[in-house]
Amino acid sequence: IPAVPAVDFSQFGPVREEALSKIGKVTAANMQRSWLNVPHVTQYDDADVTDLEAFRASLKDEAARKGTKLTPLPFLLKACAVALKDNPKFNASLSADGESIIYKEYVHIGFAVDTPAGLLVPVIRDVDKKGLWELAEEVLELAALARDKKLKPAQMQGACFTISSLGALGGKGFTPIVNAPEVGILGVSKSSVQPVWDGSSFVPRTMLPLSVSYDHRVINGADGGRFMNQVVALLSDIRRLTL
Ligand code: CAO
Repeated sequence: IPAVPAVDFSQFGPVREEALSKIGKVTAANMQRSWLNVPHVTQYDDADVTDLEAFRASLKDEAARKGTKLTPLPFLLKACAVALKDNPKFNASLSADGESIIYKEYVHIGFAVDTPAGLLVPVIRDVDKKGLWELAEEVLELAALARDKKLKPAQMQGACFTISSLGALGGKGFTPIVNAPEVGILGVSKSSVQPVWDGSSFVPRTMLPLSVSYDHRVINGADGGRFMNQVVALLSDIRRLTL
């Protein structure tokens, strides 16, 4: 690809140069590799998380007693695990020679953690087999290890899919970059109360903006639509997570 020309910025004003961290360099290489290899498509939707948020609020004291914290992330992990099992093309990778699709019969999900040293993606194994409390604890534990730079390589390997949650920071939507050789990634933005038409009037509902990016070599738009519809349905009625 054509190189971006080198520019001496100091000719325009004072500058400060800082070397990229090791994590920063690895992330930059991974991002460019994914961006250049994967034909990305991103689909957007909002999930009505009014009931999920009420349920989460009702568990706040219990979570504190257990010494944990139940954010929306464990629910998102659980919803993605169900959708990955029901939409196997999302739980797959293209073989290195591009000749076949490798379907995975395990459901390991990575989640992006913003650390002072850069972006790290610890992996929770067998998300489909774990409950919300267990997932909440693992998220806290792995995020703390990531921030303390204590994650072992094995704790960052083997993901089938990634969740990138910027919900605590805000924003209405973004285009996450697939973490190849995975073929899908869910971006999560900040939930907010919106007026939603219920057929006769506008009612206040808490809506969570979601974006799913996928590798169009493996996943078609209709597959993407089905995956997103299911994630939205599961988050909008969390009783479905138990089915
Ligand atoms: N909408 C509204 N509020 C949200 C939310 C959402 N989608 N997601 C989380 N929140 C709230 C939480 O409930 C929590 O609120 P309380 O403190 O009142 O309970 C608050 O935001 C902070 O949450 P958190 O960040 O501590 O926990 P989390 O489970 O949501 O996220 C982690 C954990 C590790 C994913 C997060 O800390 C993080 O690092 N996110 C950044 C990921 C990132 O950098 N992605 C980009 C990658 S590509 O460059």
